[in-house]
Amino acid sequence: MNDASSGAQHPVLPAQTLGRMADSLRLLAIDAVQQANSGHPGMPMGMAEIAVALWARQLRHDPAEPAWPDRDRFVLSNGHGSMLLYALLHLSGYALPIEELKAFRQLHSRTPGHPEVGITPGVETTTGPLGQGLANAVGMALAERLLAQRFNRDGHRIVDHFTWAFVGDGCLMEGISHEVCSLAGTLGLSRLVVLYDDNGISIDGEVRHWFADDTLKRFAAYGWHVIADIDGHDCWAVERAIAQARQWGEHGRDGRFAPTLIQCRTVIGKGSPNRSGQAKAHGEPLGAAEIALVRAEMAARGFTMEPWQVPADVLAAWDARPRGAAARRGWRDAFEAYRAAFPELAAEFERRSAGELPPDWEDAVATLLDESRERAESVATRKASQLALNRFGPALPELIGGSADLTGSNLTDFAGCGALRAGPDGALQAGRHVNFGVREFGMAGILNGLALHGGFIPYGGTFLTFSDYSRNAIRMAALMRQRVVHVFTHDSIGLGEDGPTHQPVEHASSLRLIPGLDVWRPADTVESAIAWAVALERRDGPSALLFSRQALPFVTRSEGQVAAVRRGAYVLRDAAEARAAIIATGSELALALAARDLLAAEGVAVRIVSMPSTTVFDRQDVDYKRHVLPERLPRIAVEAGVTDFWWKYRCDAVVGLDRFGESAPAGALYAHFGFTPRNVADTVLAVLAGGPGR
Ligand SMILES: Cc1ncc(C[n+]2csc(CCOP(=O)(O)OP(=O)(O)O)c2C)c(N)n1
Ligand SMILES: [Mg+2]
Repeated sequence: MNDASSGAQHPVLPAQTLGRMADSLRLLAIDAVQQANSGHPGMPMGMAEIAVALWARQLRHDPAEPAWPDRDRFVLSNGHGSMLLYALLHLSGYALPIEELKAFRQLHSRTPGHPEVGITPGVETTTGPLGQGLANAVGMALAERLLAQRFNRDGHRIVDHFTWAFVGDGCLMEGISHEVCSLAGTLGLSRLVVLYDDNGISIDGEVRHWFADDTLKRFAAYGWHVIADIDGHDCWAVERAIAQARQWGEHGRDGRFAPTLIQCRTVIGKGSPNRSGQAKAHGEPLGAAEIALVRAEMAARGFTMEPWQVPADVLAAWDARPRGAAARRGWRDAFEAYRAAFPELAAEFERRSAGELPPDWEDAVATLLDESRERAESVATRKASQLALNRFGPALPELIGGSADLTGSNLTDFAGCGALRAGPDGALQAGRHVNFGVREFGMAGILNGLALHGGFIPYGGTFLTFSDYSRNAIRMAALMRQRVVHVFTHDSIGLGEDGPTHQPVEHASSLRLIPGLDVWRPADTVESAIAWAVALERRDGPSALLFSRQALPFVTRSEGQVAAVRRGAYVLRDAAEARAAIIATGSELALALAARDLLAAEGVAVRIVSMPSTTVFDRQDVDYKRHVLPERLPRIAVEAGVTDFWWKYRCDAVVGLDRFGESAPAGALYAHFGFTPRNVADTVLAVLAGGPGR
């Protein structure tokens, strides 16, 4: 049989060995925290046996090849327990030598304070902001099911892995856990297994005073399978629970496919005579005296280990390389058989896993641009975004996205995309549009998980004003350099009657402050098409695309100007004797052009700079920047949002909005707040007359 799941057998280890393995984790963690004089010993001590049960015996992974496509994914959502993960990686045989553990939390080490993907081999996602790792895990589990459905064939299960997440009380208190676990239950993501470190403690003390929910009933209500009341310090008990979850994940439980929560009752700081069971164990070094007591207790059990000196028998028991290599070889062989039977599918799987765009990608972009210029439509840029999706969706099978219950407003669906739905037997009914429900933050965290898993370019949609709900997950995508696209429509007071609750004012500027996030606010169909294309081509970070609710006029451009859109800003209209430059973005570009006409009639020539992406423009070379914005020209920026951001371009005046909007039709609001050609023209004239800077 060609099934990749026929991996190597797990070794059967005696209880005493398991205990020694757990104690080695404890000591590496507390010694590293002590050496750093910073970190969190309580969670690694409390989850040590759970970690042994999963990592030494169940997790399908290969330390020598941390990125092979069909590995199990492991997410440490309670990322403050980073030393647990580093100890696991070191002991399992990943390229994380003991020196790195000694350098825990130090500059340029591979053992940063919280786990960071891309820095440490074997770390699948960056965690620390509680709850988001769980959201990433949901995204990974969704990716696995979708890829399995797309690529697996009878007798060829080349996508067949589990996603395991450790979570603590903090993750489950966070609202995002509700958002994503509710969706995971609804979609029946049965290969997601969450191990809950139920220790009754968080930083402020005993959680019963602020977290008294019945977590098991809560998850049962989401439709999850729940395994209750496991002794988290009993390796065998945890392993039996894991094996049960795996069984249900693969075959269903009484025909029902669902994710599984395993409640592991643990003691924080287990093994520390004076700290265990207390909040004090959570986040401060134990101190030399207490560590000596921990060692003494272990010695009484027959386990001794000097700092950083893992006994040879324990190292040997931990070594996951032989088992990992066998599993990966098994998969490789299965994949070669698959390639022989389905060469095109195999090539497509490899392309998607590598994150490469298809060979005809550039044609798709060129065709869309030709169409856009030919049609010269004056439509809302949210509609322009959908036109782009109509072209790129069919061209990119890896594109998957949706909206947080605003599909008809965000226009995130495309022709023929189909809706993703839970299927009858644990399979998903393949569709490429995800109804994320009213869950902006959860959606953004899931998008990150889809991107991290590989094989997908995910996008999401909501109103720009609700980007605040998603914000920390957007920031995490930027920190992790993941290709995720956020469609944010209704991007200014131009949305009109819904009023100031829905009218973003500070959002464009504040998103631009996130390092590594590209923000686009295109002005018409052509700029929208290019913004989408650049976001999809970008391999090292997320993009936010800001689109209007209201229709915007088509703008004519030369070939050269079309090409220059990719540079973030370009000279759209010019005059030899221009006396000022008006910089505009998105819906205010048309306003700037109208002001230019007024000024021209009054004998004042101006240059118009369209700046759909400040973030991309900021990366251009100095020559180009000086070419677009020469020193000699006074600058006036126009954007229907806060002015603060624009002063960095050394503007002489900014036409903006430093207050919240109002409820009224868009046209009335634009007039009311001075977004009129006359006001923009007058501002230019005032600057030329040496007037005030606003
Ligand atoms: C979003 C977010 N808020 C706050 C914190 C700070 N913080 C880190 S750990 C923690 C308590 C977590 O409690 P629990 O998950 O039960 O961890 P344990 O103490 O049991 O290890 C808090 C509040 C954080 N990392 N992320
Ligand atoms: Mg806790």
